[in-house]
Amino acid sequence: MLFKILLGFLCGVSAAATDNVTAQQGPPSLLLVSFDGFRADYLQRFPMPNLKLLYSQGVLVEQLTNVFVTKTFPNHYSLVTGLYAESHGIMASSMYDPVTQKYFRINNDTDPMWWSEAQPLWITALDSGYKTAAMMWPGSDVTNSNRTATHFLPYNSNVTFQERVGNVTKWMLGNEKEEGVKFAALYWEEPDRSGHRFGPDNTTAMGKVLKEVDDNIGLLMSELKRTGLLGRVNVLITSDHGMAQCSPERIIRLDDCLHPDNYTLVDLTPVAALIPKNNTQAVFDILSKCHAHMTAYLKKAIPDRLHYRNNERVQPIILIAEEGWTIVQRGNKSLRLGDHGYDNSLPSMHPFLAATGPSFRQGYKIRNLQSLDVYPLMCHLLSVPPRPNNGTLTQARCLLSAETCWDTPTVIGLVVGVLLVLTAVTVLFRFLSARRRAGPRAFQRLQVGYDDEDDDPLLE
Ligand SMILES: *[C@@H]1O[C@H](CO)[C@@H](O)[C@H](O)[C@H]1NC(C)=O
Ligand SMILES: *[C@@H]1O[C@H](CO)[C@@H](O)[C@H](O)[C@H]1NC(C)=O
Ligand SMILES: *[C@@H]1O[C@H](CO)[C@@H](O)[C@H](O)[C@H]1NC(C)=O
Ligand SMILES: *[C@@H]1O[C@H](CO)[C@@H](O)[C@H](O)[C@H]1NC(C)=O
Ligand SMILES: *[C@@H]1O[C@H](CO)[C@@H](O)[C@H](O)[C@H]1NC(C)=O
Ligand SMILES: *[C@@H]1O[C@H](CO)[C@@H](O)[C@H](O)[C@H]1NC(C)=O
Ligand SMILES: *[C@@H]1O[C@H](CO)[C@@H](O)[C@H](O)[C@H]1NC(C)=O
Ligand SMILES: *[C@@H]1O[C@H](CO)[C@@H](O)[C@H](O)[C@H]1NC(C)=O
Ligand SMILES: *[C@@H]1O[C@H](CO)[C@@H](O)[C@H](O)[C@H]1NC(C)=O
Ligand SMILES: CC(=O)N[C@H]1CO[C@H](CO)[C@@H](O)[C@@H]1O
Ligand SMILES: [Zn+2]
Repeated sequence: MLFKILLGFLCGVSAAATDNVTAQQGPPSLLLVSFDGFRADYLQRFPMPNLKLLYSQGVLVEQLTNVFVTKTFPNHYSLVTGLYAESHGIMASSMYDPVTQKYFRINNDTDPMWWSEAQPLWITALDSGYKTAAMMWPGSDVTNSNRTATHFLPYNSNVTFQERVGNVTKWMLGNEKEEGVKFAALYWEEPDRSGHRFGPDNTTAMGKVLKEVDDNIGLLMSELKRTGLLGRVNVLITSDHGMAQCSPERIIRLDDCLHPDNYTLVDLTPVAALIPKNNTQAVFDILSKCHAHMTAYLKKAIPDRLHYRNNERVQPIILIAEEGWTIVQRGNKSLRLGDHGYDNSLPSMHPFLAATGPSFRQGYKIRNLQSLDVYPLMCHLLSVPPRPNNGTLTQARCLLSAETCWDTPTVIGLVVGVLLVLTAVTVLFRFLSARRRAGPRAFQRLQVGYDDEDDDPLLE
């Protein structure tokens, strides 16, 4: 075991020595790609040859622990800010701001006030003198401190993946008049759309859409190759959240518990947000007993671990459905077979992260990372000073070829190794000095002691 650890450690060091990133002019450009709703275990369930080729030449994080609520807008903003939803202000896909008395909807999202509690990387990187691009990423077309990315296009589902990639590579390459962008973010809406429609458990339907997603990854890589960017730029492929299987058998009807006159509904499922009209405590008491598969929280009692309390845009009462359950007001209408937004500790809500490029190790895999850590990682790759954020570089560092990675197994291995050597030296020393002083009888006694060392649990 020790030998393996030392070998791994030495290999890490030698990989770092052959790295040639520093020889380039400034840091390599970075392309961040999100395939919406790519649940982590799709990677085990479906073939995805192009994606597997990509991370076999790079790194894979099998599960990314994302932020609550596990919805598209909050998590896309967290990826480019490194902040919890409560700190960047994009709390959900439907919001109400009591200060300005405005409503936010997924198709009415361009008022800059919603996004101004944080600054996305495509703005921050401008201050380092870089050009940037945001292709249909949530918030792409919204000004932040009166600025936008150098290039951006607002969301339009009619634009194919191929067209989006074509524009992004053009922006990355630049031309005689304008230098290429250093950071680009690219968004694609599948497999989220099909996950909602068919449910993640429908292997036939999900197999089909994930083949399309994988073909798109192949298309992206061949476009990078054709334009000479492949191998020169760092590419991150990730997602915002996973998907849970829902069912018409798992519906929670609010009207069965409380007349809708008693509250204003801001958001419905799987995390409902509501503003009681008259008596907050009475409404809460009723809703907290409403359904065994739904938990009600007064704003002040929302668990710390969700980091979903310290913002005006969190309503006085939120209701969180259990995985796979759907909250409706009445009837059975508009039921989706797949949904997300649930507790971010659920593996079904987690996406993945794959990366390749000159700064990354090759064929390296880790189990888990916080999605908040992607932001400091990207800032590090671009040498852009990060804004205050909730992520850290400690774990993400392990993915980089130029870093000596002090991950937990290595540290344990080294500690055990040092203890082992010290023990051996001590025993040998005592053995030698005892033999010199007392002869063969002490030798026998010490041998027993030496054998006992093998039972040391540290050596397992
Ligand atoms: C490192 O990069 C420089 C410039 O890009 C190149 O000239 C050199 O051959 C590279 N060295 C290695 C060992 O790849
Ligand atoms: C869109 O949001 C703005 C506030 O940000 C609001 O004034 C406007 O009425 C909304 N439009 C629609 C169609 O909801
Ligand atoms: C943005 O620009 C407008 C005028 O174009 C100005 O009134 C406003 O103060 C600016 N806002 C910020 C945040 O710089
Ligand atoms: C997308 O295409 C449809 C049908 O061709 C059209 O009605 C719609 O306006 C288009 N949407 C956008 C944003 O261009
Ligand atoms: C995007 O690419 C298309 C060709 O695929 C081109 O017609 C269009 O002008 C490009 N848009 C931008 C903003 O570069
Ligand atoms: C799965 O989706 C397909 C459409 O691709 C549909 O025909 C089929 O009925 C679905 N199967 C289940 C079990 O829902
Ligand atoms: C709320 O209280 C007002 C008076 O304080 C009353 O007229 C109204 O009917 C109440 N609404 C509900 C839903 O209880
Ligand atoms: C809703 O579905 C349940 C079964 O899950 C059924 O008993 C009920 O009659 C349905 N209600 C309506 C209004 O369709
Ligand atoms: C997250 O980061 C922001 C900005 O630094 C900070 O204000 C906030 O307190 C942090 N949240 C937590 C839970 O540490
Ligand atoms: C708890 C509560 O406020 N209940 C009220 C809900 O709305 C109905 C109809 O408006 C009232 O009759 C309840 O008193
Ligand atoms: Zn979705």
